[in-house]
Amino acid sequence: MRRRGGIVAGYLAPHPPHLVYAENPPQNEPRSTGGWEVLRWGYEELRRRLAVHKPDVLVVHAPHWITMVGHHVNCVPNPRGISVEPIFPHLFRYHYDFATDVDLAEAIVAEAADAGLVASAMRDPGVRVDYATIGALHLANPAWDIPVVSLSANNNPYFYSDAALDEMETLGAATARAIERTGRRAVLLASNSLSHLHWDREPDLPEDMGVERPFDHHQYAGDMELLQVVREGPTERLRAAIPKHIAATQAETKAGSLTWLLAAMGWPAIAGDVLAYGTVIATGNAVVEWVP
Ligand code: 2X7
Ligand code: FE2
Repeated sequence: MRRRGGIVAGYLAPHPPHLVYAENPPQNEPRSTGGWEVLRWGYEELRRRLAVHKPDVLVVHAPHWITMVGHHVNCVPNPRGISVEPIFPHLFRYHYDFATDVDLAEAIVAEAADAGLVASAMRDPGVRVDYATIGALHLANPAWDIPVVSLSANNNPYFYSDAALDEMETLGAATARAIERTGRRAVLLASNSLSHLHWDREPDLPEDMGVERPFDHHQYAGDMELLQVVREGPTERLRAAIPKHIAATQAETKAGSLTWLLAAMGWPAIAGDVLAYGTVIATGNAVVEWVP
């Protein structure tokens, strides 16, 4: 029996390079002794659930593929190369080689353009895939056996304003229409951390968990306030809670990935399931599942 298409689940899937480093996958050059286990156990649970959802495609929106003009969609059939984290090249030099669902990628570009957004198909195989896209995809599916569609962030996550979130509603709806039109069974990944103040000094051992903790109580409390709304539902309440959380904690959701995900799912009247929360160099990170 053919399983139903559409968006079958959405995940908040943060990408700190430290989580990939801590896993020691063969694709990543640096070696670690572990660390950040609770977040990684959350990802292990995500993988078990993904295996049950059996999607045709993973669609990811990530804040470190920054495009200043328009929303870009990677339409390269087989991206291959090395993704390097510019601030932590000693932790993340990841050799990637994956398949793009080009039909769905092109359908998202077309739907976004029809909805009035500046949208572009990225077809240059020489463009390196950013670490936020690779990180979320690796942590969700280290086997890389599910085709991918990757979307850029048409803003700057470090500029203090949530003005761009309205456009993410439009992009989310366009993504959903493209998924319906192509009949795909899709899982969406929003590659965002939460609170975003972080240390400017690294311990001698990067995975020294003796120094890992929230930046301060205010940042931690801001994350807990957001996650309380996530856990209670319905997602509609997050329309107000996300901008409030960004203002309080400089949250990386400013880049719009979480708003895109919830808009694509039509802001369903459900609660999210928080699979894990933990800090990485003091930033807050949660792995969350929504099943519409
Ligand atoms: O991009 C990131 C992040 N979002 C959080 C923590 C550490 C590094 O990079
Ligand atoms: Fe980030």
